[in-house]
Order: sequence, then C-alpha cells, then structure tokens
Amino acid sequence: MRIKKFTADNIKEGKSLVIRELGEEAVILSSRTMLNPATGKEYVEIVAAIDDIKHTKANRIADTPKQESSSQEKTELLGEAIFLKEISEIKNTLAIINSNLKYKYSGSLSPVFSKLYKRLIINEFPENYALEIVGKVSNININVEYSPAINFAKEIIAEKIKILKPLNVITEKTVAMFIGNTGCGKTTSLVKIAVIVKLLTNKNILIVSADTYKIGGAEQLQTMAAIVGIPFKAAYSADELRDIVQKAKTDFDLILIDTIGRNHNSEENIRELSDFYEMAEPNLTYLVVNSTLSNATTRKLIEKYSKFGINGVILSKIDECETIGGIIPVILEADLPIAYITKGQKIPDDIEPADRNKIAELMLNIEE
Ligand SMILES: Nc1nc2c(ncn2[C@@H]2O[C@H](COP(=O)(O)OP(=O)(O)O)[C@@H](O)[C@H]2O)c(=O)[nH]1
Ligand SMILES: [Mg+2]
Repeated sequence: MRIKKFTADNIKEGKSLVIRELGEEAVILSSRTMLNPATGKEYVEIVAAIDDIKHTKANRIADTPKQESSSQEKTELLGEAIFLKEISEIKNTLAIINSNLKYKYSGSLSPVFSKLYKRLIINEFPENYALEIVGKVSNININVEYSPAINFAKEIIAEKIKILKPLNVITEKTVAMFIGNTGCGKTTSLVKIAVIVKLLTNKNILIVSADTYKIGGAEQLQTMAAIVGIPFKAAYSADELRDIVQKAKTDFDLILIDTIGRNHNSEENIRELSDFYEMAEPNLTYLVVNSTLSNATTRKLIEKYSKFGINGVILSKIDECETIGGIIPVILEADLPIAYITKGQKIPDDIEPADRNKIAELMLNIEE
C-alpha cells in the first residue's frame, strides 16, 4: 500500500491530483480543510492510498499457475505477512489522522509549530488565539527550535496581559470594594492584601464587612481582622455602609470593603449589591474570579458584574487549577487588568501581585 498526502486549493483539484498520481483505483483516506497561518488562506489536504501490492500479488499468481505446492505455500505465507503489514499501516495512519482531528490545524504546520499549537490547545487556549500566537512566532523565526519557540510564545502572550498595580504602591486615598461569586475567595483575599499593605506601608487601614447575609460572615472577618491587628467595622445595610465609609475617609488611607458572595445569575442579588456599591462609592473595585470556573461561566459573570466598573481582577485559587490558558483570554477579551493572583489558603503568603511573565508561564503549565 502506498499512502500519499496531497494539498490543493479545493477538493475537486485535489481529487484530480490523486487520480493523476495514483490512478483511478486510489482510495481517499481523509480530506480536510486547513488554514495556512502565514497567509490566512484555506486549503485542502487529502490523504490517499493505492493498494499496489494486491495487484502485484494477483498478477503474480495469474502469471504462474503451475507452481510447485511448496513455493505456492511460500507465496501464501508471504501474502499473509504483507496483508498483516498493510493492516498495521492502515491502523497507524488512522491513529495519526485521529490525533490530528483534535488539533484541527496542526497537520498543516511544521513539527515545531505543530507541537507549539498542541501545547496551546492542551492549555485550553481558544483555537484562533493559538493560531495567532503560532503565526507570530513563525514571523519571528520560521526555523525556530521548540524551546525558543515556547519562549517567544510566552513573550507574545505576556505583551497582551494588562496589569493593575498593587495597593501598596497606590498613594492616593482608596476605598476598595471586593465583589464576586459565593466562595470565590473575597474575604480571604481582602485579609491577605490588608496584611501585605500594612507590612509594606504605614497606611491607616480599615476593614469593613458588608457581608450581612452569610451566617457568621461579618464575624469571620472580624476575627481575621483582630488577629492581624487591623480596625474593623460591620455594616448591616447600604445606608450604614455609606455612613461608615464617609466618616472613615478622614481617618483612614485605605478602606477595604468585603461584600456578600452573589450569584451573578440572580437579578435580585445583583440589585442588592448595587445598593451597597452606590452607597460606598468605591474608587477601586476588584472582581474576584475563581480560576477553576469554565470559560463560559467566567464570560457570563464578567458581563453581569461589568456594571460595577471593575478596575481589576483577582484571579483566585490558581493552586486548584490545571491551567489558566483558557480563562486569561476571557479576561483579556473583556479588557480587564489583572491585579493579583491567589494560590492557597495561607494568609498572607498565598497571594501575589499579578506579573505578566508569570501569568504567561502559568498559561502554558501543561506540557503534554
Ligand atoms: N485553595 C485555595 N483556597 C482558597 C483560596 N482563596 C480562598 N480559598 C478558600 O476558599 C474558601 C472560600 O473563601 P472566602 O474568602 O471565604 O470566599 P468568599 O465567600 O468569596 O468570601 C475558604 O475556605 C478559603 O480558605 C486560594 O487561593 N486557594
Ligand atoms: Mg466572604
């Protein structure tokens, strides 16, 4: 069996190429449309085969009908061996075709770029973004090796990531509000940040809880605030929050407001949060996003929270997440900067100010 790959502008042209080269009896094993990342044009790739051994064998038997039985046996044994070899070749071809189907465009790329493209797809990059990155790397150096190709890819990815500077370097008075879904890590992140800012600056910090819904919500934060030695107040209504914030603005440089975890799909939840938001008038809003959420959920939740004028995302629980290659493009799509990433439950150790290169590195976390 001879197997050959053909490329052509369209399927009709491809089929005539196959017939011209392999003859009328050629079998088409696969055909698919591919995209050339360099030109952006589509083309067709056809894998075709011709069973030339079968013909030779048939002809040979027809030509020599009076062979001795021992030599006939030999021919049969040989035929069987060839047949088994053919089956195994077909199996291998099917396995290659099957693995390429998962990575739609990888078959059209050189081995290095195919490996890079697969790495991006395994890390849940959207197909178009993965192709764009491969195209940009190939523009830098078409003959690049795999390891420098990965480094170029990281630089290209990092360039696009927006960062919001951490609170300890912000000099103006700040009222920061933490919003996000239930259990995404708002309270923990707030305390981590409060401790770090306290350690790095001599700002007067006040922690305010507007988490009046969760049983023990305010108490949980009060205990944490007491442990880290930062003043604490609880607001049980939007009006009370306004009063606390207004008064505290004269005495404190930084007011950190914790809110109730809200289900972004509940209009009522979002409306209640709006009341607190309007009364507090924060000049900085952090959306805490659990990095283990699906892309679709993240997209929807960013859309629902967008009315709060989000200044930065705190990407939480990256220690529980296999890769952030899928979620970061969703955050970039919404044009949101990333402020912090959190990577565990320890206060204050498990939080870091966002760093472009580190994030790009994490986005390529899965190696194979
Ligand atoms: N593994 C891990 N757990 C976290 C992280 N941040 C918060 N948590 C845990 O997630 C749970 C919910 O956190 P919490 O701050 O109360 O969430 P909230 O409801 O948004 O205020 C707690 O058990 C936290 O210890 C993180 O970065 N990694
Ligand atoms: Mg909380």
